[in-house]
Amino acid sequence: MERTLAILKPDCVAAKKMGKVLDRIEAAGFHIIGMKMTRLTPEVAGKFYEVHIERGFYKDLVSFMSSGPVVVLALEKENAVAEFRKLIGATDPAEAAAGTIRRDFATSKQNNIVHGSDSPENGRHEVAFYFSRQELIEAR
Ligand code: 3AN
Repeated sequence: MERTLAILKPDCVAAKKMGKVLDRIEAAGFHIIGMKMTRLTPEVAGKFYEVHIERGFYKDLVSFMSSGPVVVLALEKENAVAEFRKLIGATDPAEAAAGTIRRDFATSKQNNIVHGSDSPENGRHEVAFYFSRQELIEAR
């Protein structure tokens, strides 16, 4: 079983789409092995998106991600990373395939509703970034 990290971003929580997005995630067969609602500080959001530090959108991204509560999810499934990225669609909702979460709920490249890890290695790292071992449930 592979792990991936998902974040229901501040736009998702503010628009009250948490239930709809969680429904899609569960219907697609992901096991939720960790879940918490929290508000990221700019420091934590900045560290999490550190790979993008040189990008023009970094500052706005950090301020958006720390602008309100988020829901952080640790997910397990076979091929979880690729399967989850297929479920959410492309970064830009205008380019995301029909039926994907971003196509249906996101409003812009930045405010794109949900985060998904981009490799199995990052999936493991990102889950460990937000969750201690005691906070994770064993999937069955
Ligand atoms: P993804 O989340 O699809 O893997 P990344 O990792 O390239 O996309 O980017 C991380 C986050 O940065 C995205 N989820 C989005 O919120 C934001 N982002 C990416 N590209 C842009 C952009 N061109 N303009 C504004 N925000 C962006």
